[in-house]
Amino acid sequence: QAKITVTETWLRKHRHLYDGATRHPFIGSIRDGNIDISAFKTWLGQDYIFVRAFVPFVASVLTKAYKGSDDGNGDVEVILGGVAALHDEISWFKKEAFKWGVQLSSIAPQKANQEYCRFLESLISPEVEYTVAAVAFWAIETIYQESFAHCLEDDSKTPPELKETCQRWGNESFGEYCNSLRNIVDRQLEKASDDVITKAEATLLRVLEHEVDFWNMSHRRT
Ligand code: HMH
Repeated sequence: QAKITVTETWLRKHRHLYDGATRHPFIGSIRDGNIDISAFKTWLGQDYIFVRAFVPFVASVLTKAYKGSDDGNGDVEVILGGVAALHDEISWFKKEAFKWGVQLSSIAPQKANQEYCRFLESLISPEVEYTVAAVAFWAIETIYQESFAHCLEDDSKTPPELKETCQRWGNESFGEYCNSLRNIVDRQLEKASDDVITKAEATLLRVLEHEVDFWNMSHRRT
């Protein structure tokens, strides 16, 4: 029988906050078909700004994986796959924004988004350990995967025009990618010092809080 991993322990311990991030009312409103389209458009424009800031963060995780050097496990390739997917994602945001009549160039980041982007920037610092940054990366991707997969379940009433958005993060191969990230994180945590483990857990909590604030920002009409 498999031994309980660190991420498993954390997810059990912080279940309430984790569910708050993956089962947010904004996601619930997509899933039950009651989504206010203006809220969706707010999310779309703000998430485009977030993803642009996410790119240098992911690149910094890639650099840390490379410098961690004992990469016989292929961490660099998994993360490189993430970078490649972000390239496609940015094109998708532009196409989707055009479809909904959202003018990306005229959008300013809202406070919750600014704070989240600033948090990402703080994790780029070389002083932040690979393990800590990787935990943030895994959590950020997984929250979207779980949230949007929830909107694609058989009993969901997701409006057809939002299915493609949900597919982007809710699809199975994105799920497998998140599992690869989780394995990377658990392998790192297995050999990490108590100090790094403590910092990594605190970072996970910060990500969960930022994600909840991000959904709140979109959910409340602006
Ligand atoms: C706010 N969290 C937010 N935006 C995203 N696009 C993701 C996670 C997943 O990449």
